[in-house]
Amino acid sequence: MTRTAPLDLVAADDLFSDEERAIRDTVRKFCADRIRPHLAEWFEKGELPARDLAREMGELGLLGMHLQGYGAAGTNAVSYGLACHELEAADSGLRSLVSVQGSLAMYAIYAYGSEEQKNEWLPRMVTGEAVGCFGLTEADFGSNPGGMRTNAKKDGSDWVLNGTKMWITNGSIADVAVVWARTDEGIRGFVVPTTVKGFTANTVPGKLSLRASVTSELVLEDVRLPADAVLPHSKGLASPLGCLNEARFGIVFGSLGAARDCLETAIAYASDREVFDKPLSAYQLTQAKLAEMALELGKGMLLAVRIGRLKDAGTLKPEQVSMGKLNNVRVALRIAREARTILGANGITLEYPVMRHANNLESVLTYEGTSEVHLLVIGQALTGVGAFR
Ligand code: TGC
Ligand code: FAD
Repeated sequence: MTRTAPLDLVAADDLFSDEERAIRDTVRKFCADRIRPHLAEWFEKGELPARDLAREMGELGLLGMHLQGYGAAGTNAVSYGLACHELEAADSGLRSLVSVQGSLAMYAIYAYGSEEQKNEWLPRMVTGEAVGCFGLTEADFGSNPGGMRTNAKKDGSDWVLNGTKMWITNGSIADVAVVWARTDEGIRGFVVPTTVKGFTANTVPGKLSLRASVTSELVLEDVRLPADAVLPHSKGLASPLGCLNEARFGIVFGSLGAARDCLETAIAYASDREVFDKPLSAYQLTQAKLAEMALELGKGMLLAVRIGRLKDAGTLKPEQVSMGKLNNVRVALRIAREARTILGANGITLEYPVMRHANNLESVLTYEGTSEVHLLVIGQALTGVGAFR
């Protein structure tokens, strides 16, 4: 009996242009050749050759790929989404590296920076020569970044920054940190070269999730910066939240890449594995699991494509990004856990990717706005009433 292509029952492929498919296939090949052979080792050791990979991904045009100018590839949003999908099919940590570089650090400079700041940093960040990080969260202020304690005070024409940021992706390997701090004029963004006196980054130890990703604490002790270190067009919490819309968009597509990899693995495993004298795939209970997974993956892809087309049309609203992030990460995590059951004991090892994906997706569920935050964003859009506090 012929098997229907399990990963695209909704024929989402037909919704992409030739160029979008070509970009997707290029990233898929890069992951197959360069990333996948090493992932289990990187995850086990908790190490990622992030700077080398940034250079290689820069050469491929993946860093800040949907931005215009400064050497960026200038693709549409859907192409960026498909690149995230392929990277996260390998590992969420790879997608994180690209998200933080392009959608958070570069986007902050691109959207709120001066022409001088853009010219200084963006071309080097496009190539991966310079790596960026984005410091918004603090240990006591994750979902509620508006409560941040990190502050920037004027001293003559200089700025002096003090505070500690926590859970910052790429923090210990970054050349530049975009740091959000409280000022007399409200929250503003600062471009902080990581070699500046008073700046230190400490890698967070003991993670059980996103082990193939660098996560750090940033400490700023009397960091003195020139007047032009502030992002001149940043104004209030809306500025960092504007960057989050970009990174959350990548996760809408990305998380389903991890889910696809889990479904693919579960189908292959169930076809080979014999239990009670016949293949696991021939049991109704297994088929029900696989069918539910394919159904949710397909629906999630349709949602992602719709959100991508709205973004390319310039009409995408934050609550629509929240719907996509909430649904697709939730679905991906369920698929990863269900795939793990199909693999039995083998599912808990690094020989297969499913538990690695499931563990990674726990972080993805939390960062870039927890599920609860996204439910509240949607609730606010429906009712007009904010229920965050
Ligand atoms: P609130 O009073 O609602 O809003 C403050 C100002 O911001 C505006 N705004 C937005 N602007 C652009 N995009 C959005 N999505 C926006 N949401 C709100 C709003 O209009 C207002 O503007 P203005 O001009 O009136 O001042 O703010 P709030 O303090 O009540 O908080 C709202 C809440 C909870 C939704 C928000 O703070 C939130 O999203 N919390 C979650 C924080 C979060 O997602 N952090 C992520 C950190 S970065 C990260 O995790 C990277 S992970 C690595 C990777 O991506 O791989
Ligand atoms: P909390 O805000 O303390 O939330 C704890 C629980 O309370 C959650 O379930 C939450 O949904 C719930 N909760 C919070 N508020 C409400 C409410 N109003 N109503 C009901 N429930 C609520 N941040 C950065 O700035 N830059 C980065 O590069 C970055 N990278 C990260 C990488 C990793 C691996 C991880 C795990 C996190 C990263 N983060 C980063 C931080 C991330 O954005 C925060 O962890 C996230 O926003 C949640 O904050 P928190 O962990 O403090 O949880």
